[in-house]
Amino acid sequence: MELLEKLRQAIERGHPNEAERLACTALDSRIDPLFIVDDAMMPAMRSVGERYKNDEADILRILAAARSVRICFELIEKRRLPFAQKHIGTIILGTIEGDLHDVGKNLVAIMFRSAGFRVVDLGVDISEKKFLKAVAETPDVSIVCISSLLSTTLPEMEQTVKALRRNDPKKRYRIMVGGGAVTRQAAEQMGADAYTENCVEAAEVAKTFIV
Ligand code: B12
Repeated sequence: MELLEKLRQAIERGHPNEAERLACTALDSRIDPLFIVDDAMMPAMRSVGERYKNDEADILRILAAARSVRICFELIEKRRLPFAQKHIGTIILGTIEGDLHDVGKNLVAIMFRSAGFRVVDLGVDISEKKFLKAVAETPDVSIVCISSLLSTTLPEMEQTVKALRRNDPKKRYRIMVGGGAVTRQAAEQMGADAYTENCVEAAEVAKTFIV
């Protein structure tokens, strides 16, 4: 679809105003927000990520692309709000301590909300203590989700998963992990209940945890 291709390019080039305008037009044309995420926002960030890896994009360009994605999903969330129905479960979500990456986490949040969950988004750089405080303050929590893009933060993630486990002998909530630094094997070693490679699968797996 030409509109989504234009949106993908606007994000990739780091033009937030243009991205916002195109995302607005897409929503006005009643394009499913899931397509907007899947066919424009995610491919754009993947491509920016590749260029960054190959030293073909500078930090300012990456930040502008990340900002463009953020504006788009804020718009999607705002527009979907009036349609929100009774939620099917509550998810606590955050990026692990030491890590400031939030684009993937925010996409995961959109997918969860689209699937009917209430999401308590703690933000980035979230310590074990903050996760524990959040579960204590959220009696109806069904799933705790932790994101990590930096391999250096995997020890903190593991420690947090273990602390959350110890804190929950009656299995009130499940624990899911993800993000570029995490592998299925690492997730299993930590003792997480689930790992998924992308946000679409994350929402599908989360639904299976709700009885
Ligand atoms: C954008 C970006 C930044 C931006 C972040 C902006 C922001 N607000 O997020 C900025 C410029 C700030 C940045 C900084 C740094 N970055 Co950076 N960054 C990236 C980049 C290019 C893209 C990340 C991204 O947004 N991807 C797109 C999203 C959609 O993908 P995603 O996050 O993986 O999420 C998907 C899935 O993983 C999954 N998912 C995500 N979270 C979760 C959670 C759960 C529970 C589940 C189930 C699923 C799930 O769903 C998402 C959608 O499908 C990557 C390169 C790359 N190829 O990933 C490097 C990268 C992550 N960064 C890297 C590094 C090293 C850094 C810095 C240390 C650089 C530096 N020397 O300063 C700093 C760290 C700052 C900090 N303390 O966090 C490395 C990490 C290497 C590693 N394995 O440890 C990468 C891989 C680049 C590289 N190849 O070297 N970065």
